[in-house]
Amino acid sequence: MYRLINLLLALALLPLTLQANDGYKLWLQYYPIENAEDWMTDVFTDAKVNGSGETISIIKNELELASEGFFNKKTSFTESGSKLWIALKSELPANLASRSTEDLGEEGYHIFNANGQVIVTANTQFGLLYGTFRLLQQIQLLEPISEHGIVEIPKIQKRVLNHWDNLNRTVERGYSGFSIWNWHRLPRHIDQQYLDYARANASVGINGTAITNVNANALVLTPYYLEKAQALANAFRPYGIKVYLTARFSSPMEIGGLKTADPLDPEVQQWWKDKAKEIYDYIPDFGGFLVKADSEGQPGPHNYGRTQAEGANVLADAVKPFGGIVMWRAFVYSEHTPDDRHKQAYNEFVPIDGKFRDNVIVQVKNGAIDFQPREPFHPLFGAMPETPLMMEFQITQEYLGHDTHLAFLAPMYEEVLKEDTYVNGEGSEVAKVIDGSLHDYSMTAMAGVANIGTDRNWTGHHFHQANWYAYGKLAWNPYERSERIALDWIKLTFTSDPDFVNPVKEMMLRSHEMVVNYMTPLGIHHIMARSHHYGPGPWVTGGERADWTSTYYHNASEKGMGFDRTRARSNALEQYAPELQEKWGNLETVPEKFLLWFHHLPWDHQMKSGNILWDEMALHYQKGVDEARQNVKTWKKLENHVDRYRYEHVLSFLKIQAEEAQWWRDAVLLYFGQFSNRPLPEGVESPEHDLEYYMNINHKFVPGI
Ligand code: GCV
Repeated sequence: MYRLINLLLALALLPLTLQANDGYKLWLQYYPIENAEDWMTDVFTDAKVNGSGETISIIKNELELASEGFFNKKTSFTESGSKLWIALKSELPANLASRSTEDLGEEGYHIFNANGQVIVTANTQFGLLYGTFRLLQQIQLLEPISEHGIVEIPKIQKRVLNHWDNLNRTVERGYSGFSIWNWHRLPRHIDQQYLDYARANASVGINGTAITNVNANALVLTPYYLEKAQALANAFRPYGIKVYLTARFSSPMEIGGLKTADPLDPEVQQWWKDKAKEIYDYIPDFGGFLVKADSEGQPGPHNYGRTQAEGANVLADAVKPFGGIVMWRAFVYSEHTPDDRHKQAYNEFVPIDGKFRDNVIVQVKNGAIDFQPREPFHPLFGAMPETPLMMEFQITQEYLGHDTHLAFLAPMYEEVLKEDTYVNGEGSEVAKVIDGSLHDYSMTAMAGVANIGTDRNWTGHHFHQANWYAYGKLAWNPYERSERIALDWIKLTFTSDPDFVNPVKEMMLRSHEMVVNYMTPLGIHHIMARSHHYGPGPWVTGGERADWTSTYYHNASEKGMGFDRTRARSNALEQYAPELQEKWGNLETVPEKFLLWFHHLPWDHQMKSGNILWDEMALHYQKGVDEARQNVKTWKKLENHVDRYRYEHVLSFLKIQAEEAQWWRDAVLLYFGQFSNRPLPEGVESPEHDLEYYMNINHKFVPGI
């Protein structure tokens, strides 16, 4: 009977849900559940949450939201909690506490079933919050809780979003509107969106946020802005989220009135100490500093002939008494260094391994160039056993078509995390560097450059919410599988109907490879348009920096194309373990996905398929276009499974993507065709226009610069 009522209810709500859903609720839709098992409804009928305070209120509120969404019923909080009991381990009676044998640490949780009573337990309220989100996810996914239950302990300590948000609310490489931080209205107005942001992060285990751009403005460290940052920190704290700020290295001069920012100058050291104390007076649990130094015009220790360690340590000493850390970026390279850009960070950081204070962690991008659609892992991973290294992934799609191109990034993240560095023999995967197990790091962290903005659905493309979600899941557990992440996200965000879930999952899982195919297959890289990186630009050459051009990377001529990183030229390969030098340096064994990353090859180079390089390349571009077109068709067939608003929005973006995939294919093949001097192989469509046409496309005011 109960089920029947639910079914009728769900049917009654159906037209409503199919009509308007702007996506604001992300993966926390809590849509009506049919076919719920009894325990799933029961937990809301007799629930008890121990304790008090803001985090506990958030937990209770979440239960209420879910109960109303799933079953259109209020949650009954009772004294007994005979169906659901959420309590710290220390509050449970011995017979229940003893069921939870693992050390859950500060953030882990255990959910189990004790004779019909669901228990969510943890050592802290934040653990309880994570456990509650998981319980609700389990219910929406219609998945059981076994007797032993679910034990989850994060494998990475600091799981941080990096916002490249400027104080004027523009977002560098942001494609989803403006910054959600309304600095002008802060600190007096706390927008509901800040709380919704914190809630969404907590629901996937993100516990830190660096709220300002790494291309930093020193003003954020002045009282005027610290008061505003404090207001955000206060809003985020109950959700277990710490605030970090980006520190401009020249701040002692710009806002402190000193004549130098030399890290070895005692006055500079004192300035940072005083500044740290001031920040902690505003934000007692301030996470620490994130720093981009000596890169792309940012000031840094190089200005004073100092090392990156000397630079990082002055900030580290300042925050150390308060428990703060410094995330010091390894994205250091210079147009004045006459070496392959690929090699520069490694050359700079490996000699100073072990020279950093113990509260510094070096933040390394997944690859050595710059968030390309595909890169081999950064050679620093595995090369600094004495210095904790953290991963920096880019969630926003600077080089992946911006917000209109569907690219589910979990497979890309997973690919990098699974790569074997071989530094301690076979099985030394990047994930083991990041989770600290390979080198016994004392601190572990992961950063994701956020794709969030003021767009109503947060991320521009509805499907790019999945990248925020996936980042959180992989930061919690870098061994999580993309397929699992995709499945859960689709079901939480849309529906569990297999007729929708299966084709969408396939579409998502193939999407990154599809984008690689129509943008940069076979190891081609950095051939996007100049500066804004929107659309193809293989012809980009000249200008202020060679390492910001395309020709620097593809080296195309009548003889062939590719970047020779073998011993014959830059020898970047030497920075990897001997096993990889051997494998990637050898044309027989290098994976073709990295071919032109490491080798310069003639157009008639024989590929494994039997095709010559030129033909193979052209076929990859065509494949990408075909898939992008197919996605439009696939989505159209799903019209009846998704609400009108999201259906139309996604459809429109998929159409743009299909058109732009073609733009990429035509422009790139026409450009390289000048050198290959060969016809397009059978199966590859002829370009619509000539090369000049594509070279003259000039998009104005592309967002994100
Ligand atoms: C924040 C790339 C981007 C820059 C970005 C930089 C970085 O070069 O194009 O916008 O600056 O990476 O990661 O610091």
